[in-house]
Formats: sequence, structure tokens, C-alpha cells
Amino acid sequence: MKLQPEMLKPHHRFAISRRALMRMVPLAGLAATPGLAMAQSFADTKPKPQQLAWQALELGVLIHFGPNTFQDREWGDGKADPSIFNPTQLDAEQWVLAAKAGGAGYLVMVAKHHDGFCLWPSRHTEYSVKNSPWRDGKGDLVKEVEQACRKHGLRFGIYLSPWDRHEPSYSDNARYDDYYNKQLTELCTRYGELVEIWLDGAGSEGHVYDFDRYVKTMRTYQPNANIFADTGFLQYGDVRWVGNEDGYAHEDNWNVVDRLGYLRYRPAEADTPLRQGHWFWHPHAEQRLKTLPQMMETYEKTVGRGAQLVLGLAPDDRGLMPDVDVARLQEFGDGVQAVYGDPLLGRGNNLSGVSGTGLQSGVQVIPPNRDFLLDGRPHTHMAPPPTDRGMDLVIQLREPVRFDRIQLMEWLGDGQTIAAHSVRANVGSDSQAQWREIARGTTIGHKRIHAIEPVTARGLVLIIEDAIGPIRLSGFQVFDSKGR
Ligand code: FUL
Repeated sequence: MKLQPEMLKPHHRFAISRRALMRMVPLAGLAATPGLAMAQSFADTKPKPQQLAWQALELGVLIHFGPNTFQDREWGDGKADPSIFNPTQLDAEQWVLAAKAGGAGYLVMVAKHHDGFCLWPSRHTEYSVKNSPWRDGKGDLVKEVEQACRKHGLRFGIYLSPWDRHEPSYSDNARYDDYYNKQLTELCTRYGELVEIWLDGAGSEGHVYDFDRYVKTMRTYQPNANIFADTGFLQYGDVRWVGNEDGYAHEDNWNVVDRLGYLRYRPAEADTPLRQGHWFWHPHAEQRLKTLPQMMETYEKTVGRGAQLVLGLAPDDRGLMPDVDVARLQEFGDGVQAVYGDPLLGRGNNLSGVSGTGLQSGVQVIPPNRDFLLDGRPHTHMAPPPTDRGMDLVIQLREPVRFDRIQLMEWLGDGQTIAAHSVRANVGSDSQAQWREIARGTTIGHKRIHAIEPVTARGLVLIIEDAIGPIRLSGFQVFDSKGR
């Protein structure tokens, strides 16, 4: 059981008072008064470079493999004999290539799940691959996966379960802290730069961990890693759990959480397995494989709502990603590419005009590049005068364009600010303009996708209706999903 979603969406707690909060002016002297905090606005929270770099990856995978794979289990009790861990055809490159085909930019390896079995030869326990028949007890699976990732250009991260059902010291908090911290040190020092470190909250209710110490270890050896943790579980993380494992983020998605009265920049990661409800591989469970339309919908409800998507993949008891899973990942990667790799605005010189209130009042394009909105890159963006809290952008087309997906992006380097937006399309004929609202939403964040009924339009207007700070729009595009 994880913490309840309502605990993880603190911005909702501010729903009524948010605007008022944004407008609060910090009073001089308050900061120096003990017990009185400065008022902060969401717009004051800025990302760290590693958070931005991670957000740009958009999609990752999370790999579960271990004794559970050989026992038809999700949660091992830590009693399985290491001798059952014996994949005879294990090929980490095959996993990595499958992840890549699915569009992943990073891979998080579960180095130790709740059963306590370590997939690397830890010096601090006998419960690991070194006492299994796999590679005659000389293997290091974390290393094999890490090297396969580096070879094929995926960023690498690890998951180390705090809850440990095998380790005898678990019942003694201080001794277990030593144990966990030593394991963390091994993982943070042996496998090169880690993009993310996952601390899962499951099973840990009631246990007190010395997180300050763990964080110190992670920051010391892996200063650029993003720490994932449940919001209520760890106050100094970089990435927050989205609050469910069903593959969706909320439409209103601020990259901010409130801990102890202070707002912090923390984007959401939505973890969901490729096979419904299964993080580990189970025999005869192919029917659980999510369909391509389900996967596309998941993409649009996670990445398309400004969150990160991390897909759970599970190699089978041979040590290979099953063929059907590989095929689905390939279809998914191809499907995303087929739709979102084919932008329609600007294609074949089809723009006859780009104008708008933002543009008239002296918009800055950073860097100066006519494709700043249409190129899909997060760092090229337009910024109207910093005091503007609204703008519109009109795009006229030489020929009508048919589309059913709208994609917006916000440059987040100085924080997230867009709070309300809408899109209108001119669906009239040559002689008669007929403007219709086709999409409406609140936040944009790294990426916002609207899936709409197909429209054929001669022009488009994007209206930023409200923002809590300077507007920095980095993307506006449309696509045709061709009924996929
Ligand atoms: C959950 C765990 O209990 C599952 O087994 C899995 O590891 C998932 C990613 O997180 O909390």
C-alpha cells in the first residue's frame, strides 16, 4: 500500500486559495522572524538541471527480475533459496534494445526488491546472486544491465527497496540503516552515473528510516541523480510518485509539492506495468499485456499531462524479455513516432502567418529561431514581456490541415507558470471564418497533449488565459493519429 493520492497532490489543497497565495507579497522582515515563513508562489520553485534533463527524457522503463520470476510471485517473502535464481539465457542487451524500441530514454533496474535478494554481489549479505547457480555465482546483473544501457545510449538508474523481508537487521532500525546505507553506497559507487534512484514506499508503513543519512550518501556519490520517493515518505526527493499505478496523471499537474510549508519543484513520475497488474513475469499471463491503444492512451495521459512515464518490464524465467512484450514495445515506440514524429504545422511551408498579442508586445524568442514553437525541442521558447499573464498566438495556414492531437510545451528552466489555456480552430470555408474552441486545459508543463475529435482547420489560435509568472511557451504543434 502506498500513501493515498490525495496526500500526493498538495496543489489541490491550494485549489481555492492558490491565486490568493500567488499574489501574496513577502513582507520585509518576516523571513528573519522565527516561526514565520516567507510566502512562496508556485512560480518561485525552480528545477535543478538534473530534473530538467530527466524530464526531457519523457519515458523510461523499470525492470523487475529476481527469485519472484521463478515462483509466480509479485512480493517475495525473502525465504526463497538463492538456488532458484537460474536464468539460463539471460541477455541484458535484449532487454535494453526492447526498452529502446519502446521509446525509453532511461532504464531503472530493481537491484533489490522487497524480498531482499540482491542482483549484485553485495559484500554485506549472502542473499544475492553470488549464492545462485547463475554465472556460477560470479555474475553481477546490475553491472550487465548498466553496461548494456551505456552501450545502447540509455541512461541508467537503480531501485533499492527500503522494505526488506529477508535481512535479519530489518527489525532493528539503526542496524538496518547501516545495512541499507552500505548497499546504497555500493550501488552509488560501482555503476557510473545514475540518472535516478528509486526508493519505493511499499511495505514500509510504520518503519522509521534515517533518510537524512541515505540522502547524504546519494548526494555525495551521485550528485546528479534524481531521487524518486513518495511525497510523504521522503522530504528531500527530486521526483514524486504520481499517486497511482494505472498510468495516468491528473490534468491539472504542477511540478510542485509542499513539504513542511515550503514549496519544492518536484515533477511526477507515473509508473505502470506493461502487463496489467504484474511487475514481475508470471507464466501464462500473456493476456495481461496491454494493447497498443491502451499504451497510446497511457502515453497521452502521462507524458501528455506533463508527467514522466515509466513502464514496468519483466524478463521471463529464461532471462529474456518475452517475444510478445518485445513486439508490443516495438509497436508502441513506432506508434508514438508515427503520430508525434510527424508534425503538421510548418510542414511543406504551409504557414501563411504567425501573429498574436504576445508577438506584438515585443516577444522574445530564445534562441532566435523561426521554428521555436514548432520544433518540439523544450529549450527553444518564446517569452512575452515578463509582466504579461496572458497572450494569444494566431497561426494561419495556406491549406486546411486535418488533425486530432494538439501538443503544447512550456520551457521550465525558470519554473512552471501557465495556469489556463485554450485552443480555437477556424473550421470555416475560404470566405467565411468560423472559430470554434477545440481544446481547453489548465497547466501545460513539459508537455500537454489534447486528444480531440478530428478537425480540419484553416487557422488556429492558442490562448494563454492565465499564468502565475512570466510565460515561456516552447511548443505548439498538431498531429493526426489517423484513427490509431
Ligand atoms: C510497488 C511495489 O510494491 C511493486 O512490487 C513494484 O515494485 C512497484 C514499482 O512499486 O510499490
